[in-house]
Formats: sequence, C-alpha cells, structure tokens
Amino acid sequence: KWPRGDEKTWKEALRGVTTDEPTITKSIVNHVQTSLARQPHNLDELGAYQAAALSVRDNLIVNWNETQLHFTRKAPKRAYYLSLEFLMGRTLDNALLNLGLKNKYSNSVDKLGFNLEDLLDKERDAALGNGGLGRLAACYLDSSASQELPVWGYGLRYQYGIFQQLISPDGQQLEAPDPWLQNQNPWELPRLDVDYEIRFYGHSNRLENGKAVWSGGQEVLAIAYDVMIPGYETKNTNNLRLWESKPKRGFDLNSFNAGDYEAAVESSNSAAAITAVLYPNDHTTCKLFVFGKELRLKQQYFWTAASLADIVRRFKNLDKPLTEFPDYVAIQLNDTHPTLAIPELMRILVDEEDVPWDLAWNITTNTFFFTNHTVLPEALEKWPVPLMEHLLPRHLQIIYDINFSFLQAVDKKFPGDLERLGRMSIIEEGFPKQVRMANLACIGSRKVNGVAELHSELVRTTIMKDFVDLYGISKFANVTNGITPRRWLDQCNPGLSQLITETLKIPRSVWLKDLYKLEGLLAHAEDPAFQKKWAAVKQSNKERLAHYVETTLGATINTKAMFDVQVKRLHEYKRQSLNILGVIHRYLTLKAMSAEERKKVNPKVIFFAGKAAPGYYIAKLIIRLIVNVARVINADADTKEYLTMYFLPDYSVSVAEVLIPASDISQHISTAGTEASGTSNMKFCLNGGLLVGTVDGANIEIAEEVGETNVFFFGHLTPAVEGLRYQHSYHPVPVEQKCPALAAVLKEVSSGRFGDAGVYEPFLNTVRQHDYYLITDDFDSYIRALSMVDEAYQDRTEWIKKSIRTAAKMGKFSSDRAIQDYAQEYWNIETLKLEPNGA
Ligand code: AZC
Repeated sequence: KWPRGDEKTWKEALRGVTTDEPTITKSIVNHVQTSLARQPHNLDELGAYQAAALSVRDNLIVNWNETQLHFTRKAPKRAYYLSLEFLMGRTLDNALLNLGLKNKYSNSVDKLGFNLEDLLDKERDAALGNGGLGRLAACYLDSSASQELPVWGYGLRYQYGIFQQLISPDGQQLEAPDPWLQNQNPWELPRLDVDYEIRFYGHSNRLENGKAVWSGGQEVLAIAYDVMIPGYETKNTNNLRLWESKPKRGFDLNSFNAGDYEAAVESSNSAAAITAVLYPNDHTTCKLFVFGKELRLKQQYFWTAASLADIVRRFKNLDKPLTEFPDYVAIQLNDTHPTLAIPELMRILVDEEDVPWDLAWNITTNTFFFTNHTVLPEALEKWPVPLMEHLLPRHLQIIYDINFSFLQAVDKKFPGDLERLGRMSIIEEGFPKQVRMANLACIGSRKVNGVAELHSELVRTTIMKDFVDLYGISKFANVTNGITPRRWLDQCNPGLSQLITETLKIPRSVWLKDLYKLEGLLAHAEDPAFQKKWAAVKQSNKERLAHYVETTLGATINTKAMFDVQVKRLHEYKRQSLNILGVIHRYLTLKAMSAEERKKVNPKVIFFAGKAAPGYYIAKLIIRLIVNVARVINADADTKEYLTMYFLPDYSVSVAEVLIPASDISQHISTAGTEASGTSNMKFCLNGGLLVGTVDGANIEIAEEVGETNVFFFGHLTPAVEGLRYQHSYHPVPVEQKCPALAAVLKEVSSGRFGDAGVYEPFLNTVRQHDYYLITDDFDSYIRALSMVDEAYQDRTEWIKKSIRTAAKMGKFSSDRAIQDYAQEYWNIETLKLEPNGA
C-alpha cells in the first residue's frame, strides 16, 4: 500500500537515473544555476567539475536509495568492513565508468564548452589512508558493490587526510595539511539524523552476573556521513558510512554558567579533535612515532562504538532474538585497529541487553573475522593498561574477564605451561602492562586470515603459532589480496582497455567482471600486429607520464628509455635504500665506461615516489639521498642520456593512476618475509609492466601465475633471513669484504659526492652495522637481476610478449575474486541484486 498521498502523482514525479544527453546537460546546468549559484559566463573549470559531480551524485543517490530500501526489505545477512582507512582517491571518473555514462557526460560537458578530462583533474583525492591497507579497503568496496553483495564499510570522516608531501630543494620532506573538505564534497550525504552518544572515561561499577554500569566521563556525538559506492554495470550502490565527532552540547553549560568560557570551548574542541586528522604512521604503533597516543585510542573506540551501535540498531529492526545476530551480521576487522569492537559488542550484549556472559561470548565469536596485514613486530598494536583503564574502564574489565576464561582454556589444554600462558595472554606483563590487540582479535574472532600465501603461512608459524596449537589450523586461513580492474585498468589505462576489448572480441564489461578472461590475450602474444598496438599503448602512457613530470617538476624526459618505477610508502623493510644504492652503482659503472661502451647501454629513467611517516628519521634521510643523487646524475653530461632519476612528490592514488600504466619495470624488493602481500605489484603487472622483486608476499603468487620466466627474482629467501641476521649480530663481516661493489657505493656517499658529506651517515650505518634488512646480503644478486632486466629489454619483441603474457595471467588478482572468497568462506553472505526496475 502506498504510504501517503496520491500514488500516481508521486510515481510520476519520482525520477530515475538520467541517461539521455539532453537531460544530463540540463541537470548540469541546473546545478550551475541553483546549487552553485553561478552564472554561465563566470563558470570556471572547478565550478564545472562541481556541477557535473552534483549531477552524477543525483544519479548515485537514486540508485543508493533504492539499493538500501531493497536490502532493508529483503533483510539478508550483511557484512560490515571496519577499516580505519579508506584510500578512495577520486570519484567522478570511477562513478561515470561504473554507471556507464562517461561518453554521455563527456559530450554534454563538451557542448557546455569544457573538456571532461580537465574537469576530472579538478577533483581532490579523498586520501583517508596511508597506503596498502587503506587502498585495499577501497578496492574491496568497489568489488562488493559490483558483485551485488550486501556489504557496508565503516570508517572515520577525517577533516584532514594523509599529509601533503613537499620536497625542499635540498631533498627534505616537509608535511602540509590536507584540507580535502575545503571545497564541498559532493560524494557524501550528511545524515545529521543518524547520531550516537559515545562515552569516554568515567567509572564502571560491577554488578552481579558479570554485568556492570559505566557512567560519568565525557560524552561525544558521532554523526553519520554516507558515501555512495556504485557497483560496476549494476544498479546496486553500496554505502560507506564515515563518522564525524561533535560535542554533545556545543558548550558545557555548567562551565559556561560558572563563567569559565575557556573551559567550555575546550570541551567542544576536544570532541571535534577525535576525527580531525588521520594518523600518518604506517606500520608503526610504537610511542616514538605516535605522539598523541590517547587520541588514537579515542579514534578507535569512537569509530567502533558508533559502528556497532548502528549495526545493532539495524539488526534489532529485524525483530529477531539476539542469538540470531551472527546469522545476520558478519564483521570484518581490517587489522587490529577495530579490535575494541569485540569488548564493545560484549558490553552491549551483557550490560545493555541482559544477555548472559557465555551466550554473549558465543554470539561475539561467531560475528567477527580478523585480517592481519603484517608480521613486523613494530606494527603489532599494544595499548598501555593504565591508558585503557582511564579512557575505557568498562572495556578493560571485559578484556580481563575474557582473558581469565581464555587462559583457563589454555591451561586445560596445556597444563602447567606457564610460558605459553605468558605468550598467549591478552595482557603483556611489564611496566606498564599492555593490552595485546592481535591476541584479543584472534581470541574474539571466528577466523583469522593473512593476505597472501606466504604471509598467511608466516602468521600460522610465527605470531599466531600458539593459537594454532590451541584452536587448530582451520581457524587460520589465507585470502590473497586483489585490486579492482575497473580503476586499475579500465579507468587508469583506457588505451589498453580498448585494445583488450577489441582483441578479445567480447564486451568490456564481461572481462572487467571476469578478469580470467584476459587469458584470451595469450593467443595473440605472437601476433606482430597486436604486439605493435600493445607497445603503442605503453608508449602513449609513457608520454602521458612525461607530460605530468614536465608540468610538476619542469623536467623533460626521454620516453624512449626504459621506465623503472618504485612507488610505495618509504620504509626500511621495503628497501628503497637498496634501489638508490643500486642506482648509484649503475651511475658509477657508467662513469667508468668509455663513451663508446656507454652507447651499448640501455637508457633508463628511474622514478621514485612515496611518503615517509613524519617522525621516521631514516626514511626521510633516504628520500633526501634519492633527491640529491637525482640532482647530481641528472646534471651529468657524460651519463644523462643513459640514466636519469626523479622523485615525484606527494604520491597519491591519482599519481599512481598516471605512473603505473607507464612502467616497463617496477620494483617490489622487500626483505623476504616482510611484505605481507603488496598490491601495487598486481597493478603494474595488470598494466603490462614487468616485475623485479624478492621472493616475498604476492610476488610469489604473481610469478606462479605468469611464469617465473616473466619475473626477475633475486635475493635470499624467507627461511634464510633469521640466520643472516644472527650472523650480522654475532659474526659480522665488514661490507668491504662481504660486498665490495656496495662498499664502493657507500664510500662515494660518505665522501660527499652527492652533497652533504656526513648527513647520510646514520642511514649508511644501518647498512654497515646491523643491516637488519639484509642490504649487504642481497646487493649482488639485485645488481645481477637488474642486468638481466637490461638484457631482456634489448630484445624488444620478446619483452612485449612477456608484457602481454603477464597481463593475460592476472585474473586471480581481481579483488572480485578476493571478495567472493570472503563472502563465501567467511561471511556466508549472498548476492542480492537490485533489478533495473527496482525489484
Ligand atoms: C599492508 C602490507 O604491508 C601490504 O603488504 C599489504 O599489501 C597491504 O597491507 C594490504 O593487505 N599493511 C599496512 O598497510 N599496514 C599495516 C599496519 O599492516
């Protein structure tokens, strides 16, 4: 029955998605006129972008609304992806492609006197993440919507995303804020009516039956902002709900009345501070880097508590008993950041819903799933007990209660094994005691997974070994990461997408939804005409990148040279250090050659990009070295024809979209066993770039797919790493003896050849002294691998074949496959398609 008014009048007035050009044009102009209050004659590109975006937003809202209504009516089991980071990048291009409206918008915008590609460039990245973990979350949202799965993301609406990186003339990284919301954000819907009160501090009084009352302290409001996530070629449009913090009352009236105006404003400041800024630390939680630790813990609780309140409220609307909660709700914890959701669900069930403790624990442990993204010890989160007790007194009690029963169970299975109890306890002894979040996440979840085969095996045999002994192996599984081929091929490399469609003779939408279809390209790998077209696409992408570098750095680039790229967060374990030391080696070798000899050398342009955590001294020093080496070699008349190098500042999703399609070779050279998966390796290969890398993370599975002959592997393997480190500590061999080529490089740097003699010593000493990341052990084989790359590149036809074969075998790495794995093996959710007619 129609709820109110005249059904016919309503239905005639309700709009669908605008798909014809004249209506699109009208809607853009309408937004210029009304939403933006601008005149046609003073409209600039930014205004035109905004109007086009608002018009696309209208379409997304129609689909989003219908999808949400459909889901509410059908009441399927839903999955929720809790991630403190969503590195979304730009939206307009992606939305147009997913809606299938890019050509029409392009035509409309054309008629209005603008160029769509220029407008797309006006959009600011939504950079609410640091790197791999946050971008993975964004790819998973795209795949969930595209596969019509009932999945929502939950995160924080930071006022400031990842900092903007500036590079000073002498190579120092400077950080500037990223006020990405400055121009209004068309991709979000403020839901000022959806709010929850979140408590901090106060005290918790235990009652009988494990219950307690938590009261007092500070209360803050969480306000929902919904971001629409369009699926590819489907009406289904999912939701990413981001929380913003607000003071519960604008002013604390008590303080205000007492005349203490400053204290009143203070309390409202501190509430807003919770979602002010994304923490820029990647892979580190140690206190050296995290200055406002309490604020970070506040962020984590604020976000998990608001999300859970929302999830529980939605479940309660179904009118089902709470025992059925896990039949309707699956929650994926993206790393340990949302682990507080576990004690929070216990608190809601036990304290607020009167569910007996054991039953509540059963519900909880059937709801959560936990993904680990790193085995680096410095990245494993621990929170000081005193801090947790102060900020979240009730949660600490719950954690102690969980730990008590847990340790009893361990003791039952391994009687008297006190060391084991000590290792497995959620609480780490010491001053202060610490809460081990990974232990809590594991104990409270149904399944734990790593993000590539090798990494998942390391999770089982190292950080979670004791837990495997306790629970059995089946709780610990693998889901190899994936990337969305919509953004990372179709959108960023339209030329290649076009060529693939033409060659496979199937619609683009078919292979973009089933990436294994790319295997069809293998049949064409030997066809010279196809090879030529393939190479031409790469060439034009290299020219596009050259144009970008020209406009940002003012440098002219030889696009006939091989493009060699390493882009990722700066970290010692990722070994940009190895790369730059290798570049210096190449430079010294070139210098030592005669002009005649040099002519035989394969010209190379090397690109670096990536941010360093602001407090990570050695990482910043490595950037400084890269920039200064670049300055010297780019100015050297003897060699610059054969070797140049650029550090592109402010790496972002949008910069990646230009860089990745242009690479001939990319570097993924972490010390074996340290890079859990890597996802840019997949992006490069999907765009026909070859890979030089260590036997680590997803590199291994990529090589399995594309064949080892198409990957340039080098370096020691994971099982050797521990022994080598032991040697470094107890039987050190000087670099001069162990690796003369590297010693020569270090000497040149020390001598001041690249400026600033002395400045780089702290970095050089990490290599000379402990060499934790095995630069001295892998250097020679790295250099050999690069020679093989040069050699292979000489035979251009062979190289193109390798490039084709690599892209053709990337089907496995679609995030559609990964999400299906989560949906079936973990969440137990099913596709729920919204038909075009709304049924
Ligand atoms: C990263 C891993 O380092 C990277 O290898 C992986 O591809 C990515 O997650 C996605 O799974 N980890 C992080 O970004 N951060 C942490 C804390 O692990």
